[in-house]
Amino acid sequence: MNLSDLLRFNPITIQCHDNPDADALAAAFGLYKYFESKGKTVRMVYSGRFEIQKANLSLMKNKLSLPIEYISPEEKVKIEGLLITVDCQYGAGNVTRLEADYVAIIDHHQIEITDQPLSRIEPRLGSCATLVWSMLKEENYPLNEDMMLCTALYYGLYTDTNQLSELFHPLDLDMRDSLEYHKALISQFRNSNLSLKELEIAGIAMIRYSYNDGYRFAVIKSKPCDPNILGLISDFLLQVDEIDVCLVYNETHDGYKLSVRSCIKEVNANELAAYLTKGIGNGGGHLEKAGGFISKKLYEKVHGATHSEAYFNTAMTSYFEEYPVIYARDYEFDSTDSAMYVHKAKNYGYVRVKDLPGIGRWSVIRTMEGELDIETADDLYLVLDAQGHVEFKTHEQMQAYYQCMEENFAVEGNMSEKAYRPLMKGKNDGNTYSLVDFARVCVPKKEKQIYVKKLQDGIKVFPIWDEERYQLGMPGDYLAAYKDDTSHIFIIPGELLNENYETV
Ligand SMILES: [Mn+2]
Repeated sequence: MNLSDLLRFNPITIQCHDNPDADALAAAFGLYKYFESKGKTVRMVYSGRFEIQKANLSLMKNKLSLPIEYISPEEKVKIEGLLITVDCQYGAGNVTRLEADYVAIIDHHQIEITDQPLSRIEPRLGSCATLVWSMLKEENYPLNEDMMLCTALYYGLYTDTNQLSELFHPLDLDMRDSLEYHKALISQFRNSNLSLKELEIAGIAMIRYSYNDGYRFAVIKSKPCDPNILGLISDFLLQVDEIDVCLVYNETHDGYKLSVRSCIKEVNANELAAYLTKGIGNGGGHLEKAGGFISKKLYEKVHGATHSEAYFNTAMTSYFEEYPVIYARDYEFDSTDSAMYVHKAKNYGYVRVKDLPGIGRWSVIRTMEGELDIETADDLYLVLDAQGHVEFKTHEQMQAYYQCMEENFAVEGNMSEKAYRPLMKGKNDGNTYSLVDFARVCVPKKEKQIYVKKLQDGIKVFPIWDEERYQLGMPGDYLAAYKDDTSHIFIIPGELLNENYETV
């Protein structure tokens, strides 16, 4: 569903969830502006038992002149024309049901409501503001001409991703980088975010931790509070000497919101968040900071009446137990029971980082899996596949394992349509490069034979060429090593084995 599909309706009412947060207000404001520019009669409303009270939200409402109206649940209103619920789903528990002629949904939470044909729900996005931003861009709406709207959208993302520390979807990052907003207003909102009540909640939460001294992790369940408090507590916990990894969560009306931190290279916070929420929600972020959400409905389906404390403590322990760590440098690869494979003759794209003009020494690479800070050594090469994954190689490895050509790596024919096109950004000059613009074709050498073994259990491999970042192997993935150099160990994801390799 696109915004232009909704232009056949008039009037249009946009409803935030009850107790609206900054993200709901921002997303609603974006829609309001769009429909207003199309000459519609628009309203922006919310309902529920409480009117907006939090200091930062009142400030946001006043400073950005949000035309939001409160509808008391006692008023039995009937909405004429179209009702769009934003940052929530019509019929779900966190939004008062208003009778309406037609209904549409624009949201980024787990899909709860499936019977509304007019809906756009994208659970992987960090904020509903991002979704509205991308829908406005699809319609070529002149976003950057409206600083107030941009400020609202930025603040929506800011508050929904723990001050931008837990965001991971590339669209969230793209929006963060492209919006022009009032910095002074954002800092004013930011400094009125918590109430004294919430300060107390944070304090109480911190004295009730559970701690695992074998794996050096802590788990805290907080009372219901602003989700930013979870990030605040977890950032604080990580500074404790005995704590390497932590999880802080609370219960919401429809599930659990969580914040994960790690300060050791053997645990990536984004992956742990994905592990804890797998099949029952969504999680991700950065190597050190991540967040996630678990849907109560799915949780109950899978874990029944298990208390959340028990679930999280057990799941944290299992994560450590299920993924032992190996360092390729001092690991003996045992080729017994392994099969022999070679690369298929397929096109990959390669970029010699030195060829990016003015990239500088420190840069950030952005892929579907998130963002990574890297030091751009002179002989660093990046190899891209059809799905937009990126692997790091040295000059020596490129020569040993690939045949490098001069031909450009054209997106068409080489990359799948849906793949996110990875970006690289210089930290000094701030320039952004789309890697495919600089990529040339390389083809893996067919004569290089590879031992391949199916993994029965999970494993983390620190490959010989990167001792800072591990590759994760899950049961069903493959552990592989080159025959001519068995210290060259790596993981092949289960679904890519037959796609990229063939037996000898
Ligand atoms: Mn939201």
